[in-house]
Order: sequence, then structure tokens, then C-alpha cells
Amino acid sequence: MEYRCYLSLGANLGERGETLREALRRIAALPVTLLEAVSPFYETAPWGKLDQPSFLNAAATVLTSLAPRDFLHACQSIERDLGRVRHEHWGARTIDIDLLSIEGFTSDDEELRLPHPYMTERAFVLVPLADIAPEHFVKGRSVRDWCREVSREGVVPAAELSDPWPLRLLACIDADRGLGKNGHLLASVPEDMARFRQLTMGQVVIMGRGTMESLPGRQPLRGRVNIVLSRTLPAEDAQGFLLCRSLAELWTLLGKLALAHPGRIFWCIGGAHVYEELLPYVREAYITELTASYAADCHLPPLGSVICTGREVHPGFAFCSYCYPMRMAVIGKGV
Ligand code: PH2
Ligand code: MG
Ligand code: MG
Repeated sequence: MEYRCYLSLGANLGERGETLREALRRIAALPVTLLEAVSPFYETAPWGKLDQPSFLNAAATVLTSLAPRDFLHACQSIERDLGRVRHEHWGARTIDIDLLSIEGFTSDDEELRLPHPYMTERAFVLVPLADIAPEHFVKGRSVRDWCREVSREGVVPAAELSDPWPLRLLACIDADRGLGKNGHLLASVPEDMARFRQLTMGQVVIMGRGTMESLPGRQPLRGRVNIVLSRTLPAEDAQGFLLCRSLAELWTLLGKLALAHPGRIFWCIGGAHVYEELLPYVREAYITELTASYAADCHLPPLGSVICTGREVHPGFAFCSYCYPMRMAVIGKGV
């Protein structure tokens, strides 16, 4: 038996956005479970208990073959693992994952009430849910109709990424998965350069210090937002680049960019360390695979459980694309 579950997620302590995205990644990694859709994140005024920080809220839909109670327990154990400590009623929390409803299933006991008794009254639940499941029917009405009944006041789009895998990886490797040697690319293949330019133009590129220092004249790539992720690069050496000192800073910056420029693609362009650090957040990889070997001194880390979604073979190289089947959730509005 497969169940479609509707979830509400909330956080108002700590790194709220990253905690919500990590919760979503862990839900997607549950056995026999597919994360189907994730709403945008909303900044919401606290409801119920007013003297607490504002929340980040989201909705998600999940397809699972776990039994409803097993799925509930799995969500509760994700809450615990993500450091949920206090459990004051309606109080502040690092993460709250609430089961709102399950299609074709009801329950009314202490542990599990479905549909959730208050879901049709709360804008912080209904506004995100209406983005991804407007036609879902609960208590005799669609989510879209319930949503029209509540005030949207205090519920605004957040400057936060809701995509748990917001990055795409772009790389060129040789027959040994080598990336470069002595701080430079292994070969200069005009078709690969043209493709790099075409894919990244107008978008955002994220790179490490070594890659930044290997750019011609150390200049940012024209027509693109250039981000360097480096703990050590002096700020004065990063003119024309946006400098991030940590992943937390990177997510904050990307959240602002995503809100200001919806649809921008965030390309991770290396080098090896940055690929490795950012791989858990990558949705798809676009890799030029050279046929020759060049005795590289740094290598692309293994991508893990990807499937190949495209392969365009040319003399001496192939343009390949890969995706993670577990990371296919539809993000944002209008599902
Ligand atoms: N959760 C609560 C109590 N109050 N307010 C907002 N804005 N968002 C929440 O997720 C929320 C709340 C209890 O779980
Ligand atoms: Mg709750
Ligand atoms: Mg809860």
C-alpha cells in the first residue's frame, strides 16, 4: 500500500533554513519513500504562543509505502536527530515535522489525528500547502478554498532556499576522473569551453579558492554572479567576487539571490574540495568526460548513486549528465 502524505514543517531556533532542508533530505532518504514536492519557505509570525522568534514554515508531499505510524515515528526520530530539545506546547523549536493528512486514511487517537485538527485554520500551514497541493481535499473542501478563508497576514516569502538540493555540478574530467594538475585544467577543449559558457551565462557560479586563482587574470567570469567559498582568501583579493566563509554563509547568500532572481541556476564549478563539500546538495551533474589520461593531481570525488540521463559522444570526449533519483522532488509553486 502506498500513501500520499501531506506535511507541514517549521523551525524558529538555530539555522532554520538549513535545518528544514536537512529534514527534507532525511525524509527523502527514508526507505520506500519519495519526497514528491516542497513548497517555498515562508517567514511567519508565531501563532499561539506569541513571545517567541518568528518561524520558517514549509509544506511537502511524500509518497511512502511505510505504514502511517511507521512514517510518523520516522519523522519523530528525524526531529530528535536534528536536535529538537524543548517541547513546550506551541513553543520554540529547532524543527517540527507535522503530519497534516494522508490521502484515503484517517485516524483519531492520542498519537495520530488525521487530518490534523487545526490544519484548516492556520495560514502558516495552508499558504505553503496551497502552493503544492491546492486541489487536495480535506474536511469537505480543497486546500485552495480553505486558504482563501484565512488571513495571509504575517506569512511572507522568505529569503531562503527551499530546495534541499539547490546546486548543479559542472566538471570536466579525464579517463581517471582527474580534474587538474598544478592548479590548471588538464586540457583546453573548445567545445567544452563553449558549453561551460553557454550553461553558466547569466547564472551563478560557485568555486573554491584554487579555481578562483586559476581564472584568467583572477577576474570574475563575465555575465555571471561569481561566488568564492573560502575560509582563508583575504577579502581584498576577492574583488568582483562574493565571498562566503562557510556553508551557512553560502546558503544565506543563495537564499537572497533566489528570492531576488527566481530561476537562477547555482553551478558548483570546483575544484575538488568544493565538489566534495557541496556534493550532498547537488541535484544534477553535467560532466565532460575526456577519453585521454593526463596524470592529474586532483580528482572528482565519486558522485554516489547517480543515474546517467544523457550522453552525447564526440571525438575525444563526451558530454554526460547525471541525476540522483532520490533528489527529484519538485520545488516551489504550481505543482
Ligand atoms: N508551530 C506551532 C505554534 N506556532 N507559529 C508559526 N508561525 N509556525 C509554526 O510552525 C508554529 C507556530 C506549534 O507547532
Ligand atoms: Mg506543529
Ligand atoms: Mg509537531
